[in-house]
Amino acid sequence: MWQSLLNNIIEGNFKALARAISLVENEVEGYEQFLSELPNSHISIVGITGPPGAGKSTLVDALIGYWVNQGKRIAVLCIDPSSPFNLGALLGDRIRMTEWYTHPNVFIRSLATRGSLGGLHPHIIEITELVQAAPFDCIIVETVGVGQSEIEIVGLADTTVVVVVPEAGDEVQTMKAGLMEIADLFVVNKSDRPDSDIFVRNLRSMLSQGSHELFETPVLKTIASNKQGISELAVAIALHQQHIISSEKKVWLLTERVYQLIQQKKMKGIEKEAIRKNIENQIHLPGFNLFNFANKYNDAS
Ligand SMILES: Nc1nc2c(ncn2[C@@H]2O[C@H](COP(=O)(O)OP(=O)(O)OP(=O)(O)O)[C@@H](O)[C@H]2O)c(=O)[nH]1
Ligand SMILES: [Mg+2]
Repeated sequence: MWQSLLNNIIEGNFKALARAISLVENEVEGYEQFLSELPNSHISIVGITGPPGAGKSTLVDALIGYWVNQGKRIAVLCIDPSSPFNLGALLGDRIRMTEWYTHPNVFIRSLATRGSLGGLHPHIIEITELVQAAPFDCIIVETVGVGQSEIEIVGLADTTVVVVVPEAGDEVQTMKAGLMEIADLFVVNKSDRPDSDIFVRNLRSMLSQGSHELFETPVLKTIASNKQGISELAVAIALHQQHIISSEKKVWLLTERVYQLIQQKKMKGIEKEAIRKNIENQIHLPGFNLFNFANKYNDAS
């Protein structure tokens, strides 16, 4: 079964790809062996992240249109933190892009995080590798920038696009902590709003203060709902991807992914909530010792 599944994926069969993703999500027996047989692939992954409602999906929708017009094949993975269910389904109106569901060159899949708090998706690395086995030109991963997921996407995406909207000036300040470091590209979407130019200027000046890298983080303006600024964004993404081929980022990225895979395996079956309950039960025992307690988990793995 697995071998013919892989062959079909490589040939570009979307049904086979969708099925394989489900098998990996559900850790169906044999999936690890299957993953170990995936071919080496270097299709770029573009991460799109940013606060809820910034227009990420609208932007992805417009990008798909731009690339499809150039004859490209696109995969989109949307990570949905809000759904506690693993429906693997198209989750209501959070996902726009409806016009693309049936397009032969576009594959769209929504992945629920299954309550893995702050995380992207327990198998996102495996799933993106799997998608890379199919003949796409570009893979987009959309995540809502909440908590840790924006940090994790850095290890996942070759190019991380951070989407923000022009709001009150001080939002640039609060955003600074998390999003500044991870962005390869900033998009100020909803530039139809007043004061967007001031916002862009503030953002640029803030970035230039902290910048000591060769690749200065570009700030682009878009109005995704009118498909404005899309070709500029596609060009900026392509430029960044040329840049990283000649940099060490690829090696760094793979190191991050391997590190996460090792961590995931080592932490398998260890749940913080279970630890909390065990501590609650044992904390008043006279013999309670933090190190002995922790060692039980180390020994078990
Ligand atoms: N005025 C304006 N509205 C926009 C623009 N881009 C998107 N929107 C609207 O903003 C709302 C949210 O857009 P989405 O694309 O769903 O935003 P998102 O970031 O994907 O949202 P989540 O996935 O829920 O975090 C929608 O009503 C869009 O029509 C824009 O450039 N200008
Ligand atoms: Mg969205």
